[in-house]
Amino acid sequence: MCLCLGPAKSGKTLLMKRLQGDEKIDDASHTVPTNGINLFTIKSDDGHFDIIVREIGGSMAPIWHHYFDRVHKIIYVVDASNLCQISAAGVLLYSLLVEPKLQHVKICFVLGKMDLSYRQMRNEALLMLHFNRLIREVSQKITVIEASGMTGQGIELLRNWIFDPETLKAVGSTGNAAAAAAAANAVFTTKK
Ligand SMILES: Nc1nc2c(ncn2[C@@H]2O[C@H](COP(=O)(O)OP(=O)(O)OP(=O)(O)O)[C@@H](O)[C@H]2O)c(=O)[nH]1
Ligand SMILES: [Mg+2]
Repeated sequence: MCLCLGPAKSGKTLLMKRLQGDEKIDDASHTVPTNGINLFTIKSDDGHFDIIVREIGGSMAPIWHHYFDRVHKIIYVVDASNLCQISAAGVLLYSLLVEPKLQHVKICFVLGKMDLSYRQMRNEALLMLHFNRLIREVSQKITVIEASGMTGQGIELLRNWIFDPETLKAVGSTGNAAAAAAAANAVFTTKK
């Protein structure tokens, strides 16, 4: 199963909508806070496979741990344009990294809202999280992607991370969606 987590208002819903291919996302687009769970169906590049990503609202952080069973991938979104929330985002991230059930997950750390941020802020955000040290010391494999749900920056990188070569290889060699789903540890995958 793939989860999308991160502090409230960090941009998870807009990013997932963009990844899902929702049309007409512009400055006038708005989202409502996720007071629960959103499910997003994400298509692979060639449109042959779907994976369902489960977004859990930032306001639900105290109970995220109820959803950690059978999780193999986490997209963790922070707002790179808001350094005031980076420390809080870091505390939440650390609480995931030490969680016994999540020792073998793959994590995609998304520096979100990059349309409002700039390189120096992005660097500051990583420094504040002691990111270089963090990735050396934790058991999880962490990939960093800069993205924006508003402009679509980084969306294809994120899609490629979700449908990583391991997943696609399993699909190609078996031609079997169920086996692929197991290999991809996706919540649900179907062949079109
Ligand atoms: N400029 C800009 N604004 C964004 C971006 N992503 C989200 N927003 C705005 O930020 C606000 C919060 O976005 P959401 O996607 O709802 O945030 P969330 O992380 O899902 O929040 P919760 O569901 O409450 O945890 C909304 O007003 C969005 O329009 C982005 O990439 N760029
Ligand atoms: Mg949301």
